[in-house]
Amino acid sequence: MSKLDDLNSWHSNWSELRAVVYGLGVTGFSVADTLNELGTKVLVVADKAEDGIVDILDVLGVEYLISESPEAVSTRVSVFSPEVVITSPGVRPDNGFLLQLQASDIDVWTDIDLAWRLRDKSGRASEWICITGTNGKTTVTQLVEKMLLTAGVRAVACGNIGVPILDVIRDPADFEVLVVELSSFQLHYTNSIEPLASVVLNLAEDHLDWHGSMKEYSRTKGKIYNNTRVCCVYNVGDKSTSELLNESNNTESAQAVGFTVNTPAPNEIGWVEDILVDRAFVDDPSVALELASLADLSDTIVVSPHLMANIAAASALARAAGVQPSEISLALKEFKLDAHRIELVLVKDGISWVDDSKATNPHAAAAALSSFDSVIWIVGGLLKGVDISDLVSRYSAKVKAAIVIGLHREPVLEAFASLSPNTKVFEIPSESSEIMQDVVVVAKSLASSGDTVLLAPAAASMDQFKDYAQRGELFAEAVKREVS
Ligand code: UMA
Repeated sequence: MSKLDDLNSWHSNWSELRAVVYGLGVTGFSVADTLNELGTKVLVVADKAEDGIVDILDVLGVEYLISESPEAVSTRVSVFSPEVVITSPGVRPDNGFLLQLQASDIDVWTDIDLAWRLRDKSGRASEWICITGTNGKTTVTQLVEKMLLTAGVRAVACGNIGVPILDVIRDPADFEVLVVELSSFQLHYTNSIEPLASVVLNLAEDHLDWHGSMKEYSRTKGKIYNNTRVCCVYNVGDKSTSELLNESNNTESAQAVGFTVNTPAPNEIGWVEDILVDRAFVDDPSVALELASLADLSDTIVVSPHLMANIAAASALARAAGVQPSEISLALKEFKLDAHRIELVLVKDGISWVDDSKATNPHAAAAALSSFDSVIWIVGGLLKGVDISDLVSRYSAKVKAAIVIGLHREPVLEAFASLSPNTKVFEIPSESSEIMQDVVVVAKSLASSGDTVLLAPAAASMDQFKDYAQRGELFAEAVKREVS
């Protein structure tokens, strides 16, 4: 047994370990801080880092090297001689430094692997419910957290949702269940977890520039099912998710449960009109147990097939953890969607202004486009290697005009020219200092009663904005300034 195999508990002796932490964003900092607390000898390496974080490392007395020079990093790391490297998820798999370490047989972990080993800090190991998919993972993560909390379970949402998992592990609240949102980046490097329940919500092209191919992206997402103990949840309407489940390792003892927006078959949770029905967690498969109803949802929520699928998936995961039907219905009554997810900003003169800035890929934008009839569509940004032409062609009939923003505009413009020639297309110049102001002024001149002006860019935001939240906020501010 290697030294790393012995380090499988918060209470193991971590003080004789030498670990390199690669990356110094929110993940890297949480890893360095945790290992430092455990007495591990730590070296943090990153291309870049914010001054504030580096200052805290100084206070903690943690060693670091912030450098873009591969030679400097390589020399320092070989002198340090680590036994394990814990990488941040944003580091690409073709990163030279990681490839070099892997070639010399040094284990590469993520914060997720480390958290799995440390999950018994209070003396009792937490259970994990793990969620991935191209779209909807944050909403499902929040729904499951809400359902568990309503059932009186000390649960917390963490991971890719923005809360580093090690912060949750170290929280004195002593959480019983971690609801972990996992990105494909995190799953790429993660190998050791054994969830109570897991799900791949759906699969569509995203992050292909990072993973290299759709095949590799799918395979990576499917890793979430490996070693699941109680329940693997898949999407009845997306065959690729059940295929990933069939290909997974060590899931024979877990119950396979499908979720659907249609009437559920045995072993599925789905919808009979507006009633959410469970045919999976029932003693008699001929019984259909009512869990909740669409009427439970707040009036401010736009009900779409996408949301109904998310609710069915979350209910399957919560039921696997023992949540009762009345608790699911109560949780839905109190649930609020996050900002920038098909959020109604304003209705004026019969024109709806909707912020779905969270639509950072074509699959997510499709969910928004399918919810409205006549659309002025604000589209574009960083395409991440994904082809947008299918989306343009599919929704051509309902897109009255398109307002194109962002860096990767050529493929968007070409898609409209060849696949939707009747759509009026307007470009906002990249060098504009007030992009959303310009967008709203153009949209206002085009829209008439019955139209929806929809920010659903189908692309990431970092070319022109800090993140999708800032993109949505600037849009909403401009709408309120120019329209209301
Ligand atoms: N770095 C390098 N070299 C590299 C890449 C990164 O040195 O080649 C270093 C730099 O110091 C940089 C730091 O790593 O400052 C950034 O690390 P990171 O990109 O892994 O980001 P974190 O701040 O650690 O945040 C990550 C997730 N970000 C990414 O995966 C890009 C956050 O998801 C997540 O909330 C957080 O961990 C906590 O788990 C964000 C995200 O955009 C929301 N995720 C993508 C998505 O949802 O589509 C995957």
